[in-house]
This record gives sequence, C-alpha cells and structure tokens, in this order.
Amino acid sequence: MTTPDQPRTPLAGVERALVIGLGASGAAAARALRDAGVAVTMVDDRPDHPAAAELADSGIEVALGVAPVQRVDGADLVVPSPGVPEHAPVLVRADQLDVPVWSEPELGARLFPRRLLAVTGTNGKTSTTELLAAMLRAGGLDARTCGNIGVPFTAAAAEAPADAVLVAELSSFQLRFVQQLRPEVGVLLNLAADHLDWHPSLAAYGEAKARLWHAQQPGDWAVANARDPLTRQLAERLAPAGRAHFDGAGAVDGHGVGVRDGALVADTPAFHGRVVALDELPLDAPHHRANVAAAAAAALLAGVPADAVAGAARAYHPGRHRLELVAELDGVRYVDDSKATNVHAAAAALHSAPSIVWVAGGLAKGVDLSALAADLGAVRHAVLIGTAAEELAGVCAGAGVPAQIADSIEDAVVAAARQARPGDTVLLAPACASFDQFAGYAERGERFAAAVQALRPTTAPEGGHGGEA
Ligand code: UMA
Repeated sequence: MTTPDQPRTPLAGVERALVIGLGASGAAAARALRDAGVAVTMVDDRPDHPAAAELADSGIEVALGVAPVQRVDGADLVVPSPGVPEHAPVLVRADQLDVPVWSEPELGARLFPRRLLAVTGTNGKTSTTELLAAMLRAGGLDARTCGNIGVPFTAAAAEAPADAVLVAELSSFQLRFVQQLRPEVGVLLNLAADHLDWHPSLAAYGEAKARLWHAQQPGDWAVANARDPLTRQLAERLAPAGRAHFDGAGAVDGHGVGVRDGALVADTPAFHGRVVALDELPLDAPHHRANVAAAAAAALLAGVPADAVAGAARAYHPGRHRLELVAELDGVRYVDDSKATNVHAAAAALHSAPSIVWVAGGLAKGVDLSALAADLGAVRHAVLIGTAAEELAGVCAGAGVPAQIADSIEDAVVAAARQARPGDTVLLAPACASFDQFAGYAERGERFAAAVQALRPTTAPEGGHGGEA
C-alpha cells in the first residue's frame, strides 16, 4: 500500500476493485477506476437500482442484491459509498484481509491531484463551503465545490483543470477512509452528536472528522472553532501542520479570524486587520457569523486578498432550507430550516427568533434528543412529526413546553398556524433526518413551504393566526 511518503503511480497494485453502492459517489468512483484500467465490480443492497443498466453497459460488473462481503476476496481495493457504515461486515472483512479501503474522495485525490481546501463539521458545512468558494473566486481563482455538497469529489477533480482549486465539503463518512487526501487548509467547524448509527461513538465520529488533517504537511493549515472545545482539542491532538482558529462572536488567540469592535478581524501570515463589519453581512444570525469567520480564515490562509474575502461575505446568501423565510402571513413568519437534521443545528435555529412555534421530528439517527431541552426557551408550542415525535414530546414535557403530534408535515403546518400569534415564527427545525417520511431534507422543506402557501385561503377567514387555539 502506498503511504504519503512514497508517492507512486496512484493505483499501483490495484487490478481489481470493489465499489459498494450505485449512488452518485459509487458511480463516480467506478467510472474513474474503469478509466484507469482497473477491473471494477459494483454491488448494492438494492435489488433493482436504476443506475445498474447504464453502469453495466459501460464495462463495469454490477451485482445487485448480493452481500458485498462475498466479493471482497480477490479485490485489491474497496471503495465504499458514504452510506456504508464503518461496522458493515464488508469493511470488517476488508480489514481482516488487509485490503485497503478508500473513500471516494481519497480515490479522487490520488487520481487527480489538485489544490484542495476542505470543510467538515456537524453543521454549517455546505454554507461555509459555498462561502469559501465564493471568496476564492472573488480572489480570481477557479474554485469548484464538490464532495458531500452534491458533486462527487472524483467527478469534480477529474474535470477540473490543473490550476483549479477544489473546495470540498467532506462528511465524517468520507473522511473515515482517507489516508493521503491533503487539503492545504482544512476547516473543522464544530462537533456535536450526529450519525451515531454509523460511527461507534462520538469520539470515533470526531476522530473521523479530524482525519481531514492527517496527511497535512508543514505550510498547511488546520482551522478549528475557538468556541468549540472538542474541535480545539482534536486540532491540538491530531493536526500535524499549522493551527488557526475562528470565532464568530469574540477575539481569537494566535492565527485566525475573530470578532472585535463589531467587525471580523484577521491575524494571518498574509493579512492582519479588519475584514468586514458584522452589520454588512446579509444574514444576522450567530451561526452565520461563525461560518463567515471560518471561511474568511481559510480564504486568507490560502492567500486570497482581504477585500475579495469581504466582497464575497457581503454578497453571500445562504441556500435553500437554511433558515429560509418562506412566507409572512398575518404577522407570523414561516421559516424553513429543514437542513437542521440534528440536535446541534436545530438548537442554533431555536435561538434565531424570540417566540417560536416549533415544527420538529423525523428520524433521530441514534442520537439522544434530550439535549434540546436547554434550547427551548423561545418555544411556546411544538408540533411533532415522524418516528421521533414521541421522544421529542417527552423532551418538551420535561421542559414545560406544550406539544402535540401531527401525522404529516401538512397537518403540522396547519396545527402550528393555529397556535401562532403575530410576532411568532413558525420554525421547521426538525433535529432529525427526513428519511422516515421524505426522500430528503429538500423535499421536507418544499412540502413545508407548500403547506404554508396553502394556509392563505383556508385559515385567514377564520381569523387565522391571531389567537391561541
Ligand atoms: N448502499 C449499499 N449498502 C450500504 C449503504 C448504501 O448498498 O450499506 C447503497 C444504497 O442502496 C444506494 C447507494 O449505496 O444505492 C447510495 O449511496 P449513498 O447513500 O452513500 O449516497 P450517494 O448517492 O453516493 O451520495 C453520497 C452522499 N450520501 C451520503 O453520505 C449518505 C451525498 O451526501 C453526497 O452528496 C454524494 O455522495 C456525493 O459526494 C448526502 C448526505 O446525506 C447529501 N450526506 C450526509 C449528511 O450531509 O448528513 C453525510
């Protein structure tokens, strides 16, 4: 097996590879391996995957509905899709047989070396990745977002010209199986309980994320969250290169970007001083200020001029389903934060408005939801959906917050509208994954928004949102 110290041809010794999962990530890995002359077998738990025929026609062996563990023997490399948990028998077997396991970004980084900046964390990854790419583009670089954000790393890397910079959002699933992937700047935004149905423990989850820094060398930078002790400790323990910090609410010690006198202020080797005033940022929310500080630190450390960083920060609006205002009806704001798929993200959203009717629930992913009790201070009433509804009802009861359970997101919106008074925010911040009721968080957000729009003719004539039901 190659190591960072022995760069050889990227696929030396790999003649047969097993790729698990026919999704976006698996398909990108399989195509790149096939193009490099490797014999590829793809497997998927689903017996009827829609991508199977096209992949099989392109010279890849596809075996559906078979236990992947049976296919490890004889493989020189296993590339699991991110959804394959680290305790899956196929990965345990690969370990026993000493067959290397590379995530798809690890494969892409080896096959197509490019300048790379990477972002991970429990929450804020997508926004920070987008912000960072916008800052690099404002600085004149050809920055391309990829990874967990939606475009497989390998596909983006293969298409990127040699002078492009990849800005990768990487999940713990992807980072768990990296060895040589080496971002020149790697940002760890925050760490809170999530995905404990995939990782064996919170410690293992954190260590998977810290692999972002594993292959870094002198001159590279690890950027951690000054306010998050777990990320600071991981950087101190596991980051071998330079260390910097970000803080969206206070000053930082040493290198990084923090807040002083109402502005983001940087201390980096290339730039010291004021970057942008907080009141120039389009979204006034604590987590957004932290994301901008993190992206600014990474961009400045990568050599982007401060005026370009500031311009991009002023222009950036977070994407869909992230504290997105869907409508304002009779003085009630309806806000879609469907992207808040875990406790940490939902807690941040619950501090974004003074008086909230909270719509939450879904699939809890093995995480204890009781920590949310401390964040319900602004919640007047909760409407709960999905598999975790009962558990969340218990959390609300413990915190003295009235709650009810609804059968669907549509019913939940109607119930929430009945409870809301002028000045309230009806906030969809589920704290859970969506897969028990929806194809993904985007569909959940769209259905929330459609249900809000449907309120207009039906509830308004009854006096709608004006009174307590
Ligand atoms: N599969 C198996 N066995 C398993 C697990 C999965 O056969 O044990 C198969 C499934 O049947 C399915 C295929 O693998 O056919 C799907 O693979 P996948 O779920 O890993 O998803 P991809 O379509 O390849 O998308 C992945 C990421 N998905 C996950 O991490 C779950 C996408 O992130 C990412 O955008 C894409 O690669 C490109 O890099 C999504 C995500 O939900 C947005 N990420 C998680 C999150 O943000 O919380 C981490």
